[in-house]
Amino acid sequence: MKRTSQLIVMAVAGMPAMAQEAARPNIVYIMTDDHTAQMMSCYDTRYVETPNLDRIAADGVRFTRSFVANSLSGPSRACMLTGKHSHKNGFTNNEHGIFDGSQQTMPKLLQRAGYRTALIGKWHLVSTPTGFDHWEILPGQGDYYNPTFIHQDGTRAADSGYVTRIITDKAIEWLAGNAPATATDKPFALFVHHKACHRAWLPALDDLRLYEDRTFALPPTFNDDYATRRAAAATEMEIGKDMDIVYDTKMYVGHDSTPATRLTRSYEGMIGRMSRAERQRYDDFYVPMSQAFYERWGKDYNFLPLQSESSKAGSRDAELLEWKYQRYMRDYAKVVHSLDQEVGRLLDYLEAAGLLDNTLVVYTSDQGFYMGEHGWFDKRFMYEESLATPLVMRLPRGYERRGDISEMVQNIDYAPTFLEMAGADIPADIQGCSLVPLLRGKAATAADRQRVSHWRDAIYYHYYEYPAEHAVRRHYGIRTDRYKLIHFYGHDIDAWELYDLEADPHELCNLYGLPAMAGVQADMHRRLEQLQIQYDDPQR
Ligand code: SGN
Ligand code: CA
Repeated sequence: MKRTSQLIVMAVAGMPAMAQEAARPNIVYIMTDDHTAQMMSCYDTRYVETPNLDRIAADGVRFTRSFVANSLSGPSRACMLTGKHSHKNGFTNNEHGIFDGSQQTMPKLLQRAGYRTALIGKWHLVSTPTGFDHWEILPGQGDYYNPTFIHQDGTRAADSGYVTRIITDKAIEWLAGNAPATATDKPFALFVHHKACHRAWLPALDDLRLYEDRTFALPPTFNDDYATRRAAAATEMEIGKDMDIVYDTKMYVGHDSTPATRLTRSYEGMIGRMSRAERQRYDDFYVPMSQAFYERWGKDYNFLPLQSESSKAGSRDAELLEWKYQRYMRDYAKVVHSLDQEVGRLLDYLEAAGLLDNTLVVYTSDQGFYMGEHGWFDKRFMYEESLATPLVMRLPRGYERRGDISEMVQNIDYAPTFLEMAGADIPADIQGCSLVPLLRGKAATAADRQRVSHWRDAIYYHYYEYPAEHAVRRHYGIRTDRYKLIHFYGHDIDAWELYDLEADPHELCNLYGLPAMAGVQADMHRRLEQLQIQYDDPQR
């Protein structure tokens, strides 16, 4: 806290009022990992409180139908950077992809337009970042405790502390040295990419005891039986059978007493990064709970996953399943709490430095996530929870729109939006649509209104990572206002699904092939093909 206050004083003191005059807005793009709208109180009040994130929406806009193009980290980041679908930017999946950093990207175009650019946090695109004047990234997924960062000169060093706080410190430090101080200084675009709240949801030590008195209501689809949906039935992302007792729910009683599975070893690696004192605080919280867990469930339960069939039926398994769900929700909620606080600290800094009025602040995630819906954790599917991603913005001067925006938007839209705001040309090969006409409010021109009246009426999605962890089959599809058509393909599957989102918002009833749906189905096929032609996806 002390360090930030010093930085604020330094920045404000050295900043003449002229700094406010810069015509082009600055951009602060905050992207978290796996933070889903269900766990953000301006979208959903059932589970957590996120007052700072809500503040962005309250002072600005909240997109109510915001989606990704491919619900996975690396691909989602590549879509954001290029404004193009995965088949065009080349980064289709985490497992085999290396982002081609020589291609056109939005940060490079911003640089060319006279912006100072910086990236701090999770990158996950394997190749070295390009288009950033400054960058400091986590290797791969990064760590929660005392995380290592890769620096621009190629060196690696661990910072002390909790990752969400450290990323925020680094962002503030960069702003203190690089934000425009005079009207002629360059505007900036700062990309703050958090590791939180990715699996395995390790909380800040100060937050360990938060949410422990909370019993979260089970979502209505928690006991989904996946009838009519083959791909859903075949996955490995069930809280019951696939969530690991040690790695995910942290029931660890020490190296000698815990079987050395691959996930236990990974868990030991993650918590092994803490200092002795930090580890003591961590163990003080989790070890007594772990001991009680094994006393309650017995050694024979051990560390084995629940069996999926019995997990839905037997009372012992049902109790254990619900216990896992509560642990998952509580730890995730703690990790979101620090995210909320740190975003608040960054907003406070921008305000104190006089930057807030001329800065576009974007808060989003690389995709949504399942918080027990369909019995799941993780993402990847084109079903609503993971197709959607939170998107709220605090708008710079001159953009008057406030409240909810219900047009369908996608993460390929961010690149053209930032370019248009920066006054740069939007290259013709960018596939997203600039959101600017949706943001002007009272200042909207006739041309803006024309663009809004022709807004897209469907989005396209394509997920590629299979065979892989969680076993979600490859699929592509279209979502319109009311319907969704998905094709699962390749390897061991060739299955279509059709949903009426109005009648069946939880997507439990696959209507594909029903005679009553023949007309809708044919229309959706036609529109899907049109989108595949429009976006030039060779897979069709
Ligand atoms: C890791 C996680 C997965 C997760 C992927 C992708 N396993 O592999 O659960 O689906 O990341 O996530 S873990 O055992 O390493 O935690 S993504 O957000 O980076 O795409
Ligand atoms: Ca992610």
